Amino acid sequence: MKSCITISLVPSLKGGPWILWDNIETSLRTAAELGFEGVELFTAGSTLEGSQPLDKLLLEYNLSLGAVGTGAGKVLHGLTLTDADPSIREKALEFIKDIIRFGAENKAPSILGSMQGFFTKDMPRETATNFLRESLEKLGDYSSSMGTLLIYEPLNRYETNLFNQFGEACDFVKSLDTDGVKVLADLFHMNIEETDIASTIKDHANILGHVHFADSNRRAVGFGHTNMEPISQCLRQIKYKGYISAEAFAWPDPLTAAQQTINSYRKFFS
Ligand code: LER
Ligand code: MN
Repeated sequence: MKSCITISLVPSLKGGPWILWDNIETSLRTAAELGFEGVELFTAGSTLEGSQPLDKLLLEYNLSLGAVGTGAGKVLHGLTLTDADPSIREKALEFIKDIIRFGAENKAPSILGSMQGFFTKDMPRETATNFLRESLEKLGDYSSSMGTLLIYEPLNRYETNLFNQFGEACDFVKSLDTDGVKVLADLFHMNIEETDIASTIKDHANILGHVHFADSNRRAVGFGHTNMEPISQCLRQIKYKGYISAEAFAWPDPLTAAQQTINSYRKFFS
């Protein structure tokens, strides 16, 4: 397993569940100094303006890119893969492809979370799910062609109504033809939706692609009441080799949350 911390490069979303908020270079330096192995980026799009090339920076700080998020497509541009308007669905697909390309240049998968959207009265569940299926097939194959993966993320009931439970999302992804998609276990969403986080992860171990590491209240692990011991035992048992990536609030401040995260990572995973 590899320790990882989120960096948001979108200052207008301050208050969202990302730990480091400085510019890319300062955030990478902080991550490296604290001993993280990787970083997960939340960006406005597929370019990092005004910075040195990302590959150079990662090399300089001896960090890998754990994943890139696509959520800005929804929160900044209102794009989802299940919108009733076909031109919005198409734009959503292109936005995600750009991020997949950007991630692949640095050997990282991309995450599809909030851009999956919602079903509604005018967009019945079956239609929305079919749109999601078609998009995942395309984006999974596209990711494979770039030598990377797409990570599909089930979210809690307040953020989507498509797939809230990890097991349902895994069954859906296993039913796809593409083998370019894996599933993300976000411990905050799972704390809301699951009966037993560890056993559901264990049941679907072969399709687990990424972990978002947060406590019950979405603060850094140790600042809430999730029982992390069985989860860490399960991840060790299934020999999970991916990132344990802290996607949590910068509470009480980014540095304290980052330090708490690496302490918890060391306590539970090394
Ligand atoms: C949103 O709550 C979330 O967990 C993100 O990882 C999805 O984009
Ligand atoms: Mn997440």
